[in-house]
Amino acid sequence: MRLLVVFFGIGLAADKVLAFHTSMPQTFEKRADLEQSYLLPNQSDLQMDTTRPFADTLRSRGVARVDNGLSYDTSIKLQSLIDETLESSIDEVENFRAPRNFRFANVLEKANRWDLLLPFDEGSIEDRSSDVLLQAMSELVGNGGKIGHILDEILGEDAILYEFACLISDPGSSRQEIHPDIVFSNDKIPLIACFVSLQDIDASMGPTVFIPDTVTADAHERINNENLADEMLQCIPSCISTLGTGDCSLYNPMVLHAGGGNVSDRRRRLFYFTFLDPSLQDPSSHVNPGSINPVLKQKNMTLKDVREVLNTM
Ligand SMILES: O=C(O)CCC(=O)C(=O)O
Repeated sequence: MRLLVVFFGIGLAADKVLAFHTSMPQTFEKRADLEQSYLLPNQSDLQMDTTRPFADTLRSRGVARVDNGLSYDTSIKLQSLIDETLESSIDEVENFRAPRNFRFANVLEKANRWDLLLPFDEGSIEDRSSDVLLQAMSELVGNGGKIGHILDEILGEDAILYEFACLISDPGSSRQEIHPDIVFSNDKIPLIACFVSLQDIDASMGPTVFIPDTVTADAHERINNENLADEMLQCIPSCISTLGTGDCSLYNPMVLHAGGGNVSDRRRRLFYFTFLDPSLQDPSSHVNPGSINPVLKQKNMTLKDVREVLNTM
């Protein structure tokens, strides 16, 4: 998921950071936990704003919640497909039957956490995996889908499928440091990512933390400088993405966010896709290819192409 991020302070051990904060009552081994301690007093659940179009919320705040994007039935079918695909993908990679970058993308805080690449429209009509994924995409971006019209309004039907994957964080996965997925640019919204929850997510499962209103040069400068970041994080409001099954959080990948640590005994799965503004240069590089299977990437599918495939279902 993380595409291109520059952390100037990443090499600093958290105890060194704490040396600047001797008045702090607690010590944290990891910077991510220190960050969360700063955020906690001003943290609330991410809410759906029904007073204005979702596209407006996304444009102005960098993140928007959309409930019931995916039906309960399809979410549960997709949940079991994800679990099976994770197992088979680990097996394929461990036994050298598939290259790692064809099954997984890089993810921050890798222990008990995976960014699993998914197929789209591969295989036959009888192929269950294609079937469930197509059904999910149809509900989300097909006719009458709750997400499709937001993508149309901001990026248009020529938007390019940039990522197609599932984030899985198991019990014991650690909190990530707050980050954007791409560096700040003054352009229009370059990409829109849509996380779809495949189970209920409560606060103990490490929901995504979003910091709205941080699609700014100032917020990016601060997050890349630990002293400035500390100041910002101690007073800025943030939201945790506690979602019900099938609920979605859409975000501009420039907004600051992070996956939480999962201290529950349940797996957290976020199926997601990202579309790119077709008028912008593809931000991927060899080092940061985006979370998409290279075979699917080569197809260079637009939102319109995706819908054409869905129409053949
Ligand atoms: O797991 C999540 O909720 C978000 C993960 C994320 O932001 C990342 O891997 O870059």
